[in-house]
Amino acid sequence: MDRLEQLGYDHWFQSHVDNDLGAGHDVARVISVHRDRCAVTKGSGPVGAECSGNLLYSADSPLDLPTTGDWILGDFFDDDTHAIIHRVLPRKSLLKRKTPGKRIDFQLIAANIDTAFIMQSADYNLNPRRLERYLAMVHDGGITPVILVSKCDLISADERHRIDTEISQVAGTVPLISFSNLTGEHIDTIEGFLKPAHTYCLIGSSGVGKTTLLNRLIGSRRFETREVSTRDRKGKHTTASRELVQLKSGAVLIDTPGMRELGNLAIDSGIGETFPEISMHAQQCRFRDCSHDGEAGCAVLAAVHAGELDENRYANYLKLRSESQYHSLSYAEKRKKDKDFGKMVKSVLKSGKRYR
Ligand SMILES: Nc1nc2c(ncn2[C@@H]2O[C@H](COP(=O)(O)OP(=O)(O)OP(=O)(O)O)[C@@H](O)[C@H]2O)c(=O)[nH]1
Ligand SMILES: [Mg+2]
Ligand SMILES: [Zn+2]
Repeated sequence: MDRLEQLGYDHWFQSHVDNDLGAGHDVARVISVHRDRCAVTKGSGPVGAECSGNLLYSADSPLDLPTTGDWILGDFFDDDTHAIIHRVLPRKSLLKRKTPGKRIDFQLIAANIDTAFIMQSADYNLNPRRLERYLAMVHDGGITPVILVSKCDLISADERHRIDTEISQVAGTVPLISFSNLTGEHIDTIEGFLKPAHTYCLIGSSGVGKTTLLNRLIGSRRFETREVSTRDRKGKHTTASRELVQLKSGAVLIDTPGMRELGNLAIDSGIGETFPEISMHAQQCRFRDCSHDGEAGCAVLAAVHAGELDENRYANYLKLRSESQYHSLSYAEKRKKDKDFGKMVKSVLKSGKRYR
């Protein structure tokens, strides 16, 4: 394997370079992004990089700009100490979340992730409803989820059994590992999931122990962690940005800052995968576009009434779905507005060029 392949580069990405007019540039992977400055790597150390003016101007939305984990085409200068990014290669998967109150209200978390470790801590942070949201977001991004429950050293065996049962109901077939960064219990089970040249990310609320786990896997305290303040029981967002690191085993890991709020999800396909038992019954509904909330011939409702489908799961399904529908609607409108605005800016820029 060459250095890029060790970082996860493969034929799929390669095919998009061959077909591309921009071939002739170097390929590299984005390690981190700080506003408009990035760090990228070709497999040997980080290189500071910026987007080309053309890339910035032609971007209609944050989707078109590099995020951590992206593969890019760029030009490297001065013995690879500095680079200009010309293109972001198509993504195999993308993790994004809605951020309320911004003009374009979503944020890219990371790209080209194979497996996402969704982490909750066994003490105060455990929340099956929130877990469902994370699962939907991960499924929607085309990523395989694994659920981690941290800080198991803080709870009794009984409590742990209760938690495992509760979370298993939400997890379904998704692997679930309860572990402790403190005692090291089941860290080896987590390591068992890590494959060379595969990309993993750690997501979950602030303070659950994502960076502590990363440091454990690296085998040193390379990244900063911090006590969770006991008064408000909320972490203080110790990790400020996303950063891609490669472990000795060859696995690529992206740590992310804790998300205080998953907030409003822009998800659709992910919901079905998060509630597979509902999707299964839905295939028997009389109408293909059945809304499962009172229509004639609805197999989902019939299953709820017959006691074959858990009522709470059904209620959560409806709740998550209506939330998603509402927000994707307003998102679509906002996106359209942003597009029109982008077009206007572009045409103004173009006309400026023409008359210069
Ligand atoms: N008891 C116990 N404490 C842990 C465990 N894992 C992490 N901690 C502690 O939890 C606190 C927060 O850990 P971090 O690793 O900084 O949490 P984080 O998820 O990276 O938080 P953000 O970077 O803010 O998103 C630290 O004080 C850790 O020592 C664990 O398994 N058991
Ligand atoms: Mg952290
Ligand atoms: Zn139905």
